[in-house]
Amino acid sequence: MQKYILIIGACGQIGTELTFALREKYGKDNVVASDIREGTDNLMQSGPFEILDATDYDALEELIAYYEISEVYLMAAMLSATAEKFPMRAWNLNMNSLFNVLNLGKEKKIDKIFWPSSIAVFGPNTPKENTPQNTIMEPSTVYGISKQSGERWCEYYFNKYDVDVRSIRYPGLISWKTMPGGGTTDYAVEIYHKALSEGSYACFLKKDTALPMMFMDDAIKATIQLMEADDDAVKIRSSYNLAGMSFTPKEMAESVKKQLPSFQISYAPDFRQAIADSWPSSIDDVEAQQDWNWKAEFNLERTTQVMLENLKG
Ligand code: AKB
Repeated sequence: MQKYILIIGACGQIGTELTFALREKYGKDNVVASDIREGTDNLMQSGPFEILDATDYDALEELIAYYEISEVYLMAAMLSATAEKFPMRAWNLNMNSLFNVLNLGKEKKIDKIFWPSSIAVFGPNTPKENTPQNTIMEPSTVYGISKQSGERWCEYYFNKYDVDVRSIRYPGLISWKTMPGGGTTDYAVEIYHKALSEGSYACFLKKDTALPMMFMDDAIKATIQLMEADDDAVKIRSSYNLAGMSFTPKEMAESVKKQLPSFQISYAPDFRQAIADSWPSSIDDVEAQQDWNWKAEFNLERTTQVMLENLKG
């Protein structure tokens, strides 16, 4: 049977690439993109698009009925750095949008949901290296608290109402098609843009702050793999740890320098340093490997090569 997919937050960093990938796989007219505002020309011309406020339940319900949607990818969220500035707005967006799709799942108006969690669910008391799936989770950021609560609710709706919801704790994501916005890991994308446009970059994190990261192609592959996994293979209904690579700003700068020898980096840590300090530096994703055969392909060298090649144009 033909399935129709809705992506909410399709114009963001993950949403854009997910929309292209799902349209390629399932056909452009079977994947409806939506966001609070229009996206790039490429995205807008690639298939059906609707303006949608993810916190508006009635509008969402109407759209789902109109397009006979069975699967929803909820990618709209306020990320860590912006959420610290607007705590209540972040909480409202991140939680109400999630409740909207979970409740549509409970009402059996949709069959399957993808919802992104984050390494931000961990906090300063979590073991930092190779952070396991199940460990101390005391997030100290607004964004982390919303993701941690979201994970609890996902698991609750699965257990209590049989809602097929699947989730990944994304690390920082590196991509060239769309800029990230409002995150603490955004430096790992900005650095490439500035290296090419100005030959230098002032990093807002300290040089030795290691964080878990992933190239976008790996993140998209993982997302689709998890959504296509058999029901009984998906044993974790809160959210899966997912690892790609782990590096510091200094190591990233060195990898840029290999391709652009005159590149210069300086460090001017701001409020985002405290957020980064509360997160793990590397992740253990053995459950994703075992349950649905996850394996990352991109390391830092390959990421730098692909990023610079594509951004050079
Ligand atoms: C952020 O930095 O807020 C995000 C994340 C790690 O979830 N990229």
